[in-house]
Amino acid sequence: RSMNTVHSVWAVNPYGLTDCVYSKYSYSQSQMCRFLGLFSFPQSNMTTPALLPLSGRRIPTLSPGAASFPHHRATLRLSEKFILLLILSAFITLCFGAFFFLPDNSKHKRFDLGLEDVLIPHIEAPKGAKHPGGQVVIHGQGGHDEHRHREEEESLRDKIRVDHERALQEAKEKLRKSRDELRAEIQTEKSKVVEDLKKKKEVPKPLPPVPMPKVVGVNDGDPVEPDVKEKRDKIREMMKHAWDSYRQYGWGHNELKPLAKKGHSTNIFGNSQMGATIVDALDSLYMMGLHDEFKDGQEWIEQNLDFSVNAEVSVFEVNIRFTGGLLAAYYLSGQEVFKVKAVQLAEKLLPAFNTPTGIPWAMVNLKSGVGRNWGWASAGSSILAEFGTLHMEFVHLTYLTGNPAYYQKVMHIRKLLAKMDRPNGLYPNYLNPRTGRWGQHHTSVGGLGDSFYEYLLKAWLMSDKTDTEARKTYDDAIEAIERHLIRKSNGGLTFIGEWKNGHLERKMGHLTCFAGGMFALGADGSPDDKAGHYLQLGAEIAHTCHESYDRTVLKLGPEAFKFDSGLEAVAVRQNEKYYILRPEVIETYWYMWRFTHDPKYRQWGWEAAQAIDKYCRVSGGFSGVKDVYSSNPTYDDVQQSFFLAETLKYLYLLFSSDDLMPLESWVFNTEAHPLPVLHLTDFSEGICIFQTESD
Ligand code: DMJ
Repeated sequence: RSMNTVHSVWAVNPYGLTDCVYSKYSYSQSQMCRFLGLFSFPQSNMTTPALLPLSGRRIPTLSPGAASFPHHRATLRLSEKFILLLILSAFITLCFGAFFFLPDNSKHKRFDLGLEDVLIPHIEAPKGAKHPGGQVVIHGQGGHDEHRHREEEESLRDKIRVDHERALQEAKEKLRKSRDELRAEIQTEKSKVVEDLKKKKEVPKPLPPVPMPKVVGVNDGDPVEPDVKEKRDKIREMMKHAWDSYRQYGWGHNELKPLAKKGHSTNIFGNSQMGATIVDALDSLYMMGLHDEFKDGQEWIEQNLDFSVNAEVSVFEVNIRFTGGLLAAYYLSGQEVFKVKAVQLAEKLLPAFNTPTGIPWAMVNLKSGVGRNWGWASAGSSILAEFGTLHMEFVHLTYLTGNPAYYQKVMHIRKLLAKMDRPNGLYPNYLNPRTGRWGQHHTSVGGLGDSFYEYLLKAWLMSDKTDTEARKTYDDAIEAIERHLIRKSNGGLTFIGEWKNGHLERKMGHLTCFAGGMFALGADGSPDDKAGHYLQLGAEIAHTCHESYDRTVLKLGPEAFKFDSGLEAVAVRQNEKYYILRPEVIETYWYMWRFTHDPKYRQWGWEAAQAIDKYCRVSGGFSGVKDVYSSNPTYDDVQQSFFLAETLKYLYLLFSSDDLMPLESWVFNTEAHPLPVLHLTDFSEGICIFQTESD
């Protein structure tokens, strides 16, 4: 210390106590130390070298007190006493202050070294003595101290020796092990750490309370007309047959093989057994008033649905079926479990967005979070209809969790697409998530493209028409589609073809038939007063798709049909003649019915329902058929989960009155799972503000 008055050298004794060993001040060091009154060492000790315990460094011998007194005075002046008193009190304050401001653990460490014995009285019950009532004996003063310190020093050394020996022993054992054993050991430790980390991460975060949007018309819809009611009851009975069969033969599996009467799954769900049919069917069961079945499904979900499985699933399929299904079940029933599961799943899907561009991979492993794309998709591209069909569910996830990440991910996709050049104003089906460039220039309103357009329109509707950016993007896209892809056949049928590198293929898929409903749904709000035009376009597509059903033997539509060389609305290739219980045509009938109330849509829907019941029904459920042009069809032996989620739901809605799921309050996702309208404002990057009309 370079204070004007005191220049001293202090060393640390074995107990961490500061020894006064030298002072340039005019008093003798020993006198000074005595004066400070801190130490229990006899005065004679102060002249012996102080031993630093660790380094063993010697401190120079001190000169005797008298020799260092320049004036040989025996007493101190009052002012000197006063200064000394001041120094003393400052020193004591410093010592105590330092001690009390030390963090707790550092205090404890010091105590472990034995410092507590010196600085504060040691409290210890004497061996063998009992002190009832928590009575304690205080010691630390008197002549036993020195002896005890020595003992403690020795025991400390012993402890250090034992520790060293143990460490040495462990090191020797490690060296004796083979490389493989060591590697295995390291691996086990690593996995343990990873597991522990995961467990920590998996502690479910409580979800913030958010108002339940107003849910209307979830179980009304009884039609007045008895014949319509009869048809509706028939659809309900078909639903029960599909569900009961799955319940009996495929319970817990993703889908059902209705002929083999066992569980079934496809690669979109990886090797998981996540009860896709249960989740997909829940809201249909609820709307149809099949409450026991709904409860049964809920119980299975509560007890079995686990998304931490080592399965590589399709992000799109799992999102529309599981996230959408769970969210809809939550909004309809108010049961928290569905919300919790939807959020658990969403967290598992987020790693799919870890690509250089933020365009998600098509597939993600739910356990590892590793993503990749389908091998067949244009040089490792992601698919428009897949990464473009996440918006509705992800907006709801942000609403329910308060986590903006979901919203930001889908808005990022939208922004990225908005910046890209579009050949002829069209969106190609393929986009490379690494380079951010389009793959092959193929455009479709059917498979690979379809629900991208659907979700632009529905983003606008679901935001209570505040997301005008989505509406504008939809309008521009549809305008280009109309210009390049929609044509009238020689026989007067309007169809939507496929655009392949500047060439129009005059082929329409069953999947494309959903577009009739989309055009009708988007008619209101379309630019330049084209509402009538789009409703008309919807009607024309509905008509064409009905023709594709009507021109078959089974009265069920083929997977794809042509408008070429005199053939219209019929499949040509054998591998396009199948019907796999798809919903798109019936979906369009329902939207057209809601907007026009033209009875032909109910009539067409009934024709399809009867054909399904006649040709697809088997004792173990419903199956797809391989050839709709054959009077003796063979089955594909799959009861698709979307048959319960969509086909039967749209049929049921078609024969219900409009107060069941009114379209002003609900928007159906692409798997027919209804989500309530959320009034959304402020679309700045990463922000969305919800204003809901809650119950
Ligand atoms: C459903 O899973 C969805 O409708 C999806 O958008 C496309 N295809 C199937 C049903 O055909």
